[in-house]
Amino acid sequence: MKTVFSDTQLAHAPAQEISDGELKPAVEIPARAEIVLKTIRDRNAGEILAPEEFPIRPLQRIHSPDYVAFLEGFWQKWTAAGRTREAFPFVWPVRSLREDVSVNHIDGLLGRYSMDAGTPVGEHSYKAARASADTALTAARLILDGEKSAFALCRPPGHHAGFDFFGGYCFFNNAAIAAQYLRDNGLHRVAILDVDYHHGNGTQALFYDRPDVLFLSLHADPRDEYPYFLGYADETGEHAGTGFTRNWPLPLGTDWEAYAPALEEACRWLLVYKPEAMIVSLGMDCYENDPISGFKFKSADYLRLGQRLAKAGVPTIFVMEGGYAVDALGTNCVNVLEGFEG
Ligand code: Q9C
Ligand code: ZN
Repeated sequence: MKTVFSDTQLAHAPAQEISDGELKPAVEIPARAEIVLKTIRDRNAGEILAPEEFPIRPLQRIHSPDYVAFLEGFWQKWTAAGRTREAFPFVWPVRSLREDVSVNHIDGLLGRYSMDAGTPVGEHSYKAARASADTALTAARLILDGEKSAFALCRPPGHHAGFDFFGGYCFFNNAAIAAQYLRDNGLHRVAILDVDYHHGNGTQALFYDRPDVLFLSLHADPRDEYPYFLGYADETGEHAGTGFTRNWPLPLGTDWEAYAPALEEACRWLLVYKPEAMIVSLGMDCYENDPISGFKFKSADYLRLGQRLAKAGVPTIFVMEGGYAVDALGTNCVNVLEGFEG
């Protein structure tokens, strides 16, 4: 399977993040991509190619122009306000506050365009996130050109990012951008299967009223885990998209044995939908030693995951999302890819 990756994605290199009431070392770091690359090379898991540079258009099919412009101009505004370190938002237009006003101050803008305080924004976040989206788009191009599978080694990740907000370490929704690109280039039905430990709130919301992109997600029960406010079983789509979103919230402590039946159900929905292509939002944070997560996958379970996904028999783009046990991330990720290839 071909892998797509750009060194520009390494430029987003947060030092710290707000977590548990303190500043802690960031976990969504360049070393994540580097260990995956190294493992692909060590295990001869296929060619690694640089992404094409896409124009802004395919990205703006998913994200609002003002949000994209905000991220592009962010560092300039931040430093003009006298700030020198990476940024964290701290005020949001929640219930009873207005989100229709156009504020000037960078702190207001940060709140307007974010969902949490856990996502550091730095000098190079925009260009790295653009490169990450280009990586997903290039993988989509490979599928359109006839490849049966492709791996987009995306980081920063994407599935928490929405129409006009960042959060959960995500800036641009790489999987959604790739799905829309497939739709805009001749495919009629695309499925997104999200197996990251956290619910893909951004992806779900982007396609919630659409029948042309099926969204299936298995994740930790949001009553007990981030992102808390989306990802419940009663969310099944709306309007024309009714029935085209499905969630499997699973209890903390879930291991492969408990996960597999939900995965079978999700695969049944795939079978019924008959997508022309599938995008797997591939987080490796269900792993037992993940530092921020509560599932119990073993490394060998990622082989099983890849094998099961191959049985769906659909051209597949793997888009990397989370996974923070850096030492095991390469093994777990390449296990999925090799399991898929058989
Ligand atoms: N105390 C992805 O996996 N919360 N994002 C961390 C740690 C945010 C994860 C809290 C988790 C976001 C792409
Ligand atoms: Zn995650």
